Amino acid sequence: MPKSKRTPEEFSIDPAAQEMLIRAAEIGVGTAFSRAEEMTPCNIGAAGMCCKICGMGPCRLTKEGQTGVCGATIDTIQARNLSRAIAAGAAAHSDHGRDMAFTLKAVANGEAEGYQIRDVAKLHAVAARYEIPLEGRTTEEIANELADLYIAQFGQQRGEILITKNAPARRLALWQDLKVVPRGVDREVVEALHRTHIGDDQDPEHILRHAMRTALADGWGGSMIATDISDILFGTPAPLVGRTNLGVLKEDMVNVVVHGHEPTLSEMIVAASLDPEIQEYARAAGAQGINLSGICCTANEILMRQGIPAAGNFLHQELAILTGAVEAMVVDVQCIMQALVALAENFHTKIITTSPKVRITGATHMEFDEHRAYSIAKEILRAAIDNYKNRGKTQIPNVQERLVPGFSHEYIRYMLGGTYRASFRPLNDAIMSGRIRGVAAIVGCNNPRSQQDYLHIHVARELLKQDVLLVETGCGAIASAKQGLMLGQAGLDQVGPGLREICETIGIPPVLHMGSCVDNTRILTVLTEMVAEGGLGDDIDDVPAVGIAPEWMSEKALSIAAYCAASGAYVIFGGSSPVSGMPDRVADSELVLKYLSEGWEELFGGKLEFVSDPDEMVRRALEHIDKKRAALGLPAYQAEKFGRSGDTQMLELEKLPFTEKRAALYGAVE
Ligand code: NFS
Repeated sequence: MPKSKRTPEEFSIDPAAQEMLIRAAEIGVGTAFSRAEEMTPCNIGAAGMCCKICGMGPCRLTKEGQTGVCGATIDTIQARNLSRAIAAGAAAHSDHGRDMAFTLKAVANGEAEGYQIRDVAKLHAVAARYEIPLEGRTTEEIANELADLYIAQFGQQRGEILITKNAPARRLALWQDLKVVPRGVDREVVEALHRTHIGDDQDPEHILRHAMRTALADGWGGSMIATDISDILFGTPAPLVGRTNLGVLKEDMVNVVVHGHEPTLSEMIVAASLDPEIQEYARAAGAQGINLSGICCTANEILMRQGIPAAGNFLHQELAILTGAVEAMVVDVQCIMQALVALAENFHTKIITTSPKVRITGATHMEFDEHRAYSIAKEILRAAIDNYKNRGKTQIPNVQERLVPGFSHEYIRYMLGGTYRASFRPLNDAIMSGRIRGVAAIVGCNNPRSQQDYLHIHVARELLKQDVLLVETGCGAIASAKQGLMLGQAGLDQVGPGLREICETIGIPPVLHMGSCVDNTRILTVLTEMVAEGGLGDDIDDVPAVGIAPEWMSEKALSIAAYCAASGAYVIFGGSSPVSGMPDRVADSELVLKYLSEGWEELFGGKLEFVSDPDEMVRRALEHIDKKRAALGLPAYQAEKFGRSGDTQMLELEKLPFTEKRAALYGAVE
């Protein structure tokens, strides 16, 4: 392996990652960090200027005015490539939602071993949204009807996906006007692939209009279904104390890391790990027990519901194996690097694939089936325990941080007003007064092309100083958690005065962990609730809010960007732009880039921009928030007006001698 030009500190800001990268170099094994360094991106493909959708190419449009063999222009090619990526991302999220719907159906029919409906209140709330009768019916009957309704959204051919009804009325009317309300989830994905086949849709704006419809089928379709059903089956998240980073792995226990996305598998592994028979089996193998942890969005799912520690985000998957302390990494779907298998060969770690959709050459396959879920989960754990005796030298970084995850939109509403006055009013009021300047969602992946977690954290810290409340999901949330930004008071000395007052009054961290990547739909729901509460306009594009994915890399992230923009949000992506064109021929290749920004803003009030400099991301985010504040007629943001609420004044007064304290409180006595 060639010697790396970048130091571990340049690869990641996380000390646990740095330690493991040193270990990787010592052992002489590669990781995504070193491979990214060796593999220079193709500058033609990265800019979206390569077309390989037919056998006459691939065509590389590197010269001014050049077209593909079929005559396709650079704009058509870029629009097609982006549309296909969005369709793949929407398909991934939505197929996850479909599996959740089938699991709900199986549970309702009593055919899913080990599962139950844990959150009947959420089942009722969701069913009521779609006018499913509740009176005099059993939980199973209601769940059955909801499962059928949700399953039908995927194959529906005509009409409108029912879930879009959850959007603000003005938004839905706009989508209807623009003819982008999805008819059925599968139909939009298929049509996106059809339109981008050789010789079909060749008007870039027309292609991208359909890309929006496809993305909406994700955000207000498949992903929202996934979130709703996960809550119904496993419980709606509420705050609890969790831990994160590689230090959560344990020397004296069987370490099982679950990695991927669908909580159906991981929740059952959590349950099986508590089974006395399995605990005993682990002790008989010489371990103190089983220590479960998660990677990627599966980590978020079981962290926010069960408090199971998160070993890390996307770029931590290989680093966990490098500790030598992982008996099994159990994966299902999405964000799983093929490199895990070759890396694991240097250790005793078993990579266990479980999804009928995902196999990796060289991995052990133990197929998961929700009808026998509990038994399979136990078999997987037994295989991990059997592997404990094969463990060699270990090195677990002594790095971990605590966090408070679990801010579902239901909990946010509750925390703002309590049981009897649950409401978004206090949040809206805080924004309207200027204590909170605006809201930013920082979401999405890690990308080894940048320094791991740096962009997430830099943008987060700068926005917090400016009194912007942060909501986070996915790998971005784990990045903030690793830095201690999600722990009650811990981050408050780093935030602006107004936001600090709000956090102290409610008792929340300044960065709210809202879940996994499919849970970005929770953010859509929060925005919708803020609109419904009043005072911040009648639609999502009126709210002073932005969405940022500083280290994006996946097609799912592009789908999220598109549905957020279609919902009215300003979305900023870091890293590179897949439609950037080449610097020396920008004039010839910027139509798509402009259309995603100005074109989408004109149509939807939301837009997508690619910005590589994190300070520029912050500047644009604040500019947008201030623009929206002004449009609503809200007072301009003034940091110095706040930060002197009763509590802080009292604390300062406590430090004064009695007479001065008296004078400060009641005026000087003559
Ligand atoms: Ni979402 Fe990015 Fe993957 Fe989750 Fe992480 S990489 S697009 S955040 S784990 S899906």
